[in-house]
Order: sequence, then C-alpha cells, then structure tokens
Amino acid sequence: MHGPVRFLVPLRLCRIVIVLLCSFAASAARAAAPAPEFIFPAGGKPGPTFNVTVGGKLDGWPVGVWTDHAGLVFKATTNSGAFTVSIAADVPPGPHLVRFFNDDGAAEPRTFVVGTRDEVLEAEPNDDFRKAQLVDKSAVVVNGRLEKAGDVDSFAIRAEQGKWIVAAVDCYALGASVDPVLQILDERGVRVALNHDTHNLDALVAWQAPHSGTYIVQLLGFAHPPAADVAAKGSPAYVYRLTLTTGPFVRSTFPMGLKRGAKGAVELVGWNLPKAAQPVDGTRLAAAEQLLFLPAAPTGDTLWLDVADAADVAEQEPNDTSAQAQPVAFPATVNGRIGRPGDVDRFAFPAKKNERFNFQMRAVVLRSPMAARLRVEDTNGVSLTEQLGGDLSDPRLGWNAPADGTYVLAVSDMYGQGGPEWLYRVKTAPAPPNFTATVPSHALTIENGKTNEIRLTLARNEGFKDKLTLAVKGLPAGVIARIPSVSDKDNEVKIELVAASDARAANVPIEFIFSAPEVHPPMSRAVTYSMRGTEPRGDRLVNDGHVAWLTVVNKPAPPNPPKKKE
Ligand SMILES: [Ca+2]
Ligand SMILES: [Ca+2]
Ligand SMILES: [Ca+2]
Repeated sequence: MHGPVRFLVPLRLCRIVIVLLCSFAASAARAAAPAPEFIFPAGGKPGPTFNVTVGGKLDGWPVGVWTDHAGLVFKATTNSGAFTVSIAADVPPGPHLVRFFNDDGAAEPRTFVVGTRDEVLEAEPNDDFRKAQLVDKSAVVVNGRLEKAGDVDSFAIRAEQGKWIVAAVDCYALGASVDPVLQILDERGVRVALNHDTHNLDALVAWQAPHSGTYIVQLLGFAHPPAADVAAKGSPAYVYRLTLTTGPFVRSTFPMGLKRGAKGAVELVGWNLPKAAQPVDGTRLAAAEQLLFLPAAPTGDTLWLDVADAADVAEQEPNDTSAQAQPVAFPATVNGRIGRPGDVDRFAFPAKKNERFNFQMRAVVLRSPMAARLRVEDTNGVSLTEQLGGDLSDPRLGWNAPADGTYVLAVSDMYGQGGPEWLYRVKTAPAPPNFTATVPSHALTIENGKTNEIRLTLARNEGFKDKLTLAVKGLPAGVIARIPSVSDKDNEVKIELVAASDARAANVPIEFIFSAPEVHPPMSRAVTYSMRGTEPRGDRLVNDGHVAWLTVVNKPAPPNPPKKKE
C-alpha cells in the first residue's frame, strides 16, 4: 500500500510566507500572491510556440509573468494555469528565471531552461522496460514527471557499437524535492550502469554500447529529504528534464579554468567528443570569478570555467607516492584528475618557516563528482594536517609551515573513487578584494502611505576596504528609497521604502546595487537572495536570484468618520 500523494513544495512556500510576515509586518494580512508548484515542461527550445502548464495556486487569473529575458515570453490563455510560451532565437541557452505575480504579490522565481537539443514529452505508460518510450533521435531532452508513487520512466534509444549512451537529468536542480536515479539496461533487461548523484542529487549515467542495438534508460526517484519509506511518493511537481544522447555531451573541461588575463586551450571532457583542444580567452575578465564557455565544437553544451590569479600547473602522472611527488612552487593553481579509483596526486613544494598556505579545493563547485581530501605531508608521507570535503562541498586547508623545508600536498577522493571526470583545481592565490550582499526575501509588498524597512547583509571579502554606495533600481512612481550612507564597518544596511499616500498599484522588478566607485575599474554588484531551498544537497541550476520584486498595493483611504452631533 502506498500513502497519499504528498506535496513537499508547500513547506518551502510556507517558509517564504513566514519570511515575508517577519520582514514586512505591515503587509502581513495579504497572502494571496501566486504559489506555483511546478512548470511543465520546465524548458524548451527556441522556435515555434508551445504549451506550458503551471501547477499550484494562481489566484487572480490571468496572473502576470516576468522573465529574465525579453525574448522569453509566457502568455496566459483563458484556462487557469495554461500558458503558451515562445522563445526567440536570441535568448541564450541555459537556465532562466520566470516569476508569477498578481495584485497581492509575487512568487519566488522558478527555473525554466532554454535548451539546444530537440525536445519531446514523456508518454506514459512507460514503467515496464518492455514498454519503454522509443526515442528515435540521437539527442533529445525528454520533459517528464515522476508523478506517481514508485514511478519508473523507461526510454529506448538506439546506439551503434562503440558509441556512448549518455543520460543526464535535471530534477532536483529545477527545484523539485526528489532524489532521482538513472540506470541503463541492455536488451535483455539486465542493468549495466547505475548512478545516484553527481555534484548534486541529480544523476548522470554513461555507458559504451558493446554492439549496435536498442538499449533502455530508466529514471526513478527517491524521497528527499529521505523518509522512512525511501521510494518517492510521486508528485505532479516532480518535473524533470532528461537529456538522452548517443552524440556529443560535454560534462567538463581539463583544465576546468584558466588564469585571469590569459588565453589558453582546454580539452573537452565527456562522451562522443572531438579530441581537438578548444580555445579559451580570459583576457577581458575583471573581478568575475567565472567565465561562460561555449565550446567551438558544436556540442550544444555551455559551461562555467573557473578563473584564478596564479599560473596554472597540470599534474603529471605518475605522482602517487612521496618519492614521485611532482615539484611545484606556490602560488599556483594545480589542475589534476583522480583518474582511477585509489589514485593519489602528490605535489612537492618548498616552504619557509611560518609561511602561510591557504589551499582551496575547487571540484564540486565546478560540477566534478569528486569528494575531495586535501592533506599536507612531510616528505616521508607522514600526515601533518588534512581537511575533507563536506556533504557535496569542497574542503579548504589553511596551514603554517613549521620549519624551512620541502612539504607534500596530497590530493585524493575521500571514498577512494575515481575516473575520467574526477577533475579538480587547487587554488592558493586569494581572489582580488571584492564584496557580496544579500537580501532575506525575493519580494516585497508595500501599501500606499506606508513605509517598509529592508535589511541588506553586506560581506567584504579578501580585505576589501573601499567606499561603497547603494542604489535601488526600478522603483515605480510614488515610491522612494531612504538610503543611508554606507560606513566602512557596516555589515548590515537598513533602507526604507516609502510609498506616498497616493502611490498607485504597481508590480515591478527592482534591484539593490552596491557600487565601489573609487575602485579601478569601478565595481558594482546586485544584492542576491538564495533559491537553494531549505535542505540543499548541492547546486540548483540557479542558486541565487538578483532581481527582486516590489508590489505596491493601493488601498483606498477609509471614508471620513461621520461627525458626532453636539
Ligand atoms: Ca512518469
Ligand atoms: Ca591524477
Ligand atoms: Ca596520481
């Protein structure tokens, strides 16, 4: 027997409502903003208009829709929850944000992916591998759902001998509270490959066809957070996008980044890929930490590359033992690969007494499956200090050399796993001074004639000391911001939004922007809010939003009380 269908999403929405109530008590009585639970399909390809269903409460139909690009357009139909969507050719591929709003407020944005491969819809029944849905192209994105208890979705794909079948799912990463699993079955129904997690709860499986034939890819889900009954209950909100291909699929690059200001080349890491190195150009990067990379080869994938401020060093095997440790002088960025289970990479470096080293592992954050261990040893292999990665997070290791001499940095996977995609970078140079700022809520509601206080949290990183100014962009007529000057020591900045008594109803995107006008080149950064959910297990496709929202509610003034007779 299965329990009733349970929705995990409202929990998160409750949290948002609570945040809104705490932060903006003045508008606590209003709570009928849209509460979407899913968008299905959760993406599409530029071209003809297609139909999209949005589940959850959408009071005040037709609700308004904001997207982060003018070429991505949601049009409400006459049926509640039903939209037509068009994607113009100039919308960049990758995740985008869509926000639903009505006169009472706005929902947290949801992620909607603009794809590069052909798109198909899942067709049930497909639970039995013998009734698998046939995918008759070499590369598609299947838009489906794990909608019922114990749902298994099966897809049949043809592969020529020697081609890799690659299946990669985004489900958790789209905001669903589910832990998906992928497996590949051969023609007899025997499981030949299985994967649970990647850099987050979502799965990716790749398997090389030993002979030409039709193989089965199956997707199933487990509850997240794990319940006593670990099989997922199923929900219409468990929407996924499953990339299925026997063609090129880029998972990563080697190295996974480059030096700021340098030009270089990276090798594509994944399956069915060209061997030729792909040029990369970091010459125009300012303080940005990452570089969006579109391989010159036509793969359909885009990646973020890591940017560092020290020279790159590539590992050279064999380097497993203390005696084989590869010489390196820090500061440098070490690029390596735990290429097989049990691989250890050792790097020998000189140090002076009391010299400080800050080793920063960059693996999970760059979507590597590696769970890293960083260790400093003496030249005899005796461990002096070590740090392990946490639950889907990368370790950092700070260490002071006890005496002049040679020491060894040892890198490995804490579970002894390894493979071609177990890539890493170890950085030693700090990032340039910079700052970040956050706002506790994605949206604000204000009534005419009222004032709301907003607290922004400010972090100055890597010794940032310059003067900061703050501006609010996008305020509608009748609403002003009272912004204090930002002192050098503030780590919280309180601003007030003031709506005039005659401020009209409005729904607008707004941004809080901190600027450092005296830095060269000048820096500005929008304040962000978290979209990671309550129990994050790795990255979502979009972790943080920076376009907040303001709803102005116009309440007519109460009529004048009748005058009392004397
Ligand atoms: Ca299904
Ligand atoms: Ca290695
Ligand atoms: Ca090694």
